[in-house]
Amino acid sequence: GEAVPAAQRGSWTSFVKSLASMSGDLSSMTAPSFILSPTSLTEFPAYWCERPELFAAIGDAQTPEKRYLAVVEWFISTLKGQYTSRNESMGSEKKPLNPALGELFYGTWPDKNGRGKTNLLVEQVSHHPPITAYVIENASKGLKLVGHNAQKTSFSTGSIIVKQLGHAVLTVKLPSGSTEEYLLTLPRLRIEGLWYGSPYIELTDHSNIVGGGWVGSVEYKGKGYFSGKAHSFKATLNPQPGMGGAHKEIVIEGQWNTDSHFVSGGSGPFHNVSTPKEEVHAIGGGTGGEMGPMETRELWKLVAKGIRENDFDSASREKSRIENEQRQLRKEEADKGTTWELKHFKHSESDPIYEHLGKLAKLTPPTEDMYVFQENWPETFKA
Ligand code: 0T9
Repeated sequence: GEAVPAAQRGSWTSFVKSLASMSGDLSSMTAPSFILSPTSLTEFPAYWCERPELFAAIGDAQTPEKRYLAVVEWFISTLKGQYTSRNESMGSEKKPLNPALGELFYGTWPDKNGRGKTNLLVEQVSHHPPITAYVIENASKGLKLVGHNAQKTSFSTGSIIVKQLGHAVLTVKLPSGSTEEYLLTLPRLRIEGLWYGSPYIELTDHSNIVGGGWVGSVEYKGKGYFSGKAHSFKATLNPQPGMGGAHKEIVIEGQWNTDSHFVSGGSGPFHNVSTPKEEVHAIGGGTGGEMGPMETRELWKLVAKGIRENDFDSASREKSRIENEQRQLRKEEADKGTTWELKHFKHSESDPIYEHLGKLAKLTPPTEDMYVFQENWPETFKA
């Protein structure tokens, strides 16, 4: 492996070999130090809103078709950040920190140019398996995105295959007072480049965007498939049966990490992510603030410092300390017969919106669980 530091070649080779025998959950595997990221997975939901003006545009759209296309444009425009930004900032995909149960991340994107203020709240709702729940709200535009994320991993022909579990629901409050819902499902990932020590993500399979009278599917392909280029997609968008009227199918093609264009049902360019993105402003970042020791940057402060400064002894010592404290807490709860109480979400075995909209796209499974946001935005967001 080219990108592997000489001193870690052996451990990298045995790590990659061990992936083949592992199944299900990769998060707790110990990986060689050069591949560690100082960022916890609880920060990842911020990728949904790094172009806050595209999110806000959904609330400004004047017709159902324009609104649906605004949802699709915003969704496609998040993919570059979600799946290529670690390669850009750190040279390759890296192993994120595995969040502790109850870990929190709060952030905002300020109001600017009439787009309104957007708030982000994330809570780690399960440690084993890791599940992250989040809400992103732009109240002035009537927009609220609630979702949760988990992964099921396997290994195939040298790549890690990541099936994403979970989904997101975007609720749009219209000026008339009525609400619309959009169901978003997530792509499958292939983590490639492992043998070379420079992992990167390619998207495969498809995901769905259903709601507002429309049913859409986004197909993902890498190099050598329908366009020959990496990070390709093709979105096929149709009016919901019985709601079509004069509408015809819309097809959009391009690369999700750069730009795309209409192929039918419209003309000209569609999305373009060449403009700079805007990182979230972390609330209380690194100081805990009102979140106390469970704030992600506070919790992982010394681990992250060790990783950034190549002091892996102290990084791993601090990581073990956190893990032991967490184990101790779980043990105390078990002894007392109590369980950890979530702060912002309640688990529910089914999701009526997923069931209803999923039927239109013939999704399997026909229902999924969900984490219901308790609408308890802390004071700090109200300023
Ligand atoms: C939701 C995203 C997700 C989380 C990450 C698979 C992965 C954990 C989950 C799916 C976000 O919306 C989008 C982006 C990246 C995904 C991560 C990439 C990754 O490698 C990790 C897994 C758990 C590993 O760390 C594998 C081992 C590592 C050595 C390969 C770099």
